[in-house]
Amino acid sequence: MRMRRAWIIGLLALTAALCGCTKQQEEPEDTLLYEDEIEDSDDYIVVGFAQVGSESDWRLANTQSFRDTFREDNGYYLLFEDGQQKQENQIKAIRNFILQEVDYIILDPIVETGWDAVLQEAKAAGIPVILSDRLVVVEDESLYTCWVGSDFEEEGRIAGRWLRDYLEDQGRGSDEIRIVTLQGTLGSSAQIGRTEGFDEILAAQGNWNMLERMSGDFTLTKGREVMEYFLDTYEDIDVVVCENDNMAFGAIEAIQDAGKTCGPDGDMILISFDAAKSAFEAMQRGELNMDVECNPLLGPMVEEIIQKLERGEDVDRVQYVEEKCFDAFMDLEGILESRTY
Ligand code: GZL
Repeated sequence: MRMRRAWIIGLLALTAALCGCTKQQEEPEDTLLYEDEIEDSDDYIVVGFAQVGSESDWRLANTQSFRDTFREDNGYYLLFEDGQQKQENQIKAIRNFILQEVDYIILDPIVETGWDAVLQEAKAAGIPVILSDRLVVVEDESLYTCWVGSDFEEEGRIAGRWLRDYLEDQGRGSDEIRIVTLQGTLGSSAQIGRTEGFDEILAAQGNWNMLERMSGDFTLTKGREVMEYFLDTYEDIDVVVCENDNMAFGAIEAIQDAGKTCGPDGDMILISFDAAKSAFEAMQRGELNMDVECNPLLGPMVEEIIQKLERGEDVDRVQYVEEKCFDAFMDLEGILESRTY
């Protein structure tokens, strides 16, 4: 791809010289945006990253991981587009990357469906697509090279198993347990997997009653609104499952505004996903019972994949990141010292 790009730039320069126009006077229409930014784009691997948005602490850490990895002094030029949680923005970004003749496209798809056409365009342009974090469902599996992310269903099962064991320890193994769930963005891999994984454990607990699930779109603001609705609608909620930390922070605000409490000594058990630093602080304040980690530091794994592809080596189609779960009874101070997000 880089050779082809050099040829195009050379042809444009020759055309400009022949018609006596200087670069400044008649910049060719489809100048590659970055050709003025970097000395010689052929010395760099140009990567286009279509990110979901900036909706959560997890997302900010994930973006920083890519910015820290795909630096110019590391041999990369990163074109970064924040999709602002809209699929149409991500599709536009991918089309722009194709126009810019990037070497690789990294996509973190906000939802799993609706990508066939634009990924077909990337394939036709000969640009490999690497999925990071969330997955796509497409007719033609060859539309993306590989996916790096979390086993979301296992994350959901970890949460369900932890709750089952915790209630047993509390002597509530046979009590009726009334649960509400704040889901992530509907149709996103994280939401689908976490909901299905938790459901697998729920199905085996006849005394658990899932009152309602509603999406808080992974944001604090919507998480608070959904929790306010749950508190107005249901008496005696025993467990609140939040499919990410920022919705959990919104739920805590709503619970406390209603004069109730959550956490190990609270009126209700609060469970979350992501395990960002701010969630550890909520566990230290006694507001959150448990958090299932979802590692956002995917930049280095994606870079390793690109290096392999550059060497013409095969890469695994699916690559899971290492993850754990943490609860309020652990040495959170000690754990926090070693965490980077
Ligand atoms: C999970 C990621 C989710 C996080 C949320 O891999 O897609 O999106 O759990 C983020 O915090 O918004």
